[in-house]
Amino acid sequence: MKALLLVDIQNGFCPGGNLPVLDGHEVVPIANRLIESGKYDLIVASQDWHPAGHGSFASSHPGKQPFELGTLSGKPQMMWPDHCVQGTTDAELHPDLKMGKIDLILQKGENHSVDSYSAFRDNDQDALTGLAHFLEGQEVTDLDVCGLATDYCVKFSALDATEMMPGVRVRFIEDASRGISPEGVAAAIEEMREHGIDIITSRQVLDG
Ligand code: VGL
Ligand code: ZN
Repeated sequence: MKALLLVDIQNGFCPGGNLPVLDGHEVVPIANRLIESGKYDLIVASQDWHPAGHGSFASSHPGKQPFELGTLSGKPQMMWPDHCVQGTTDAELHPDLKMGKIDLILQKGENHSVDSYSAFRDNDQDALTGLAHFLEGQEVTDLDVCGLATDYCVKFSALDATEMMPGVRVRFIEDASRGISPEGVAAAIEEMREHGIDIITSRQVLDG
């Protein structure tokens, strides 16, 4: 079984959102081509889904500004602008994303006191979302990962996929992803490559 994981393609990470990724919306038509390609047996979308006042928000920490390093539950934590608050437009998947063929929408980041970049488990590597068991239950052999943001949720999801589902071939679709910082994206791609993740383009999927 071949699966596609679309990470956090939400209003909040697109221009006009609360934590916009440069040109984040450009992944939407590419994701749609992948969704409609017929190349995948299973398509999962993750959704960053924070309660108001989440501990990753700078606004929850007096004196902290967004994009400063702070702490959360005693561990280093990037302070983010308030984003993807449950039930708000910011948290909705991008309205142009073709939802009809998405088999599962998986929400994450609901625990106030720990962030969850990965779609598989929280940043403490403690609470599981159930995605690994779900994919294993579906006998997934190949997982392609893309979306927003390359240097955070996409990278952590792809790395967890290799660690938690040994034997599954994991690929990162570069042109179907955008990141928060150029240096972060370069480092993330290198790290994924070092962990055996193939870096591919959507063209390779569509022509494959
Ligand atoms: C993300 C920062 C905070 C992401 C989510 O989806 O990459 N980044 N929350
Ligand atoms: Zn978040």
